[in-house]
Amino acid sequence: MAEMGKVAIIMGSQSDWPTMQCAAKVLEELEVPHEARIVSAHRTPDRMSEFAKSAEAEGFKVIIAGAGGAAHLPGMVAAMTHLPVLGVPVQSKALSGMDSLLSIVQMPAGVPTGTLAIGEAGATNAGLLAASILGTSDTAIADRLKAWRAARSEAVAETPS
Ligand code: RP5
Repeated sequence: MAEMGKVAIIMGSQSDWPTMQCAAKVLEELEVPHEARIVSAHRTPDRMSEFAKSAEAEGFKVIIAGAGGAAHLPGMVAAMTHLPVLGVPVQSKALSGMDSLLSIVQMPAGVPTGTLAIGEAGATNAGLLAASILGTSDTAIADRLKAWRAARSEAVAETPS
């Protein structure tokens, strides 16, 4: 059997992990193989370049990239791989993540970089979106994602308590 596609969760700093672990959590719930790494565009540019260029050969199918402030990481990685890159703007202290969002979202035409919401919601949704992408060619993942979504729907009460 062919090895299942993996999701890479990369982030610019250890300080991004509390946010980005929301992506890891949902991927664990969906039993989607994933790996998390710290890859900084400005502190470890060589590591970033090596990661982006070898990600496909390593078996990754989707990359989730989170960064805060001047958040170059998702766009720079997208420039060096053909894999889908889902950017998560991490909430910054100075500007509450508006800087992160605008650094990621407004890519010039030609180098698509998906952009999720600021913070934990964005990281969770990046995990779900990665599973959804993998689910187009993996029915087991698609079935688990459908069940996960159905459980969330069922958990919504009809009346407030
Ligand atoms: C970015 O700078 C990281 O993605 C992080 O969100 C932000 C702050 O990093 P630290 O100073 O906490 O390491 O590169």
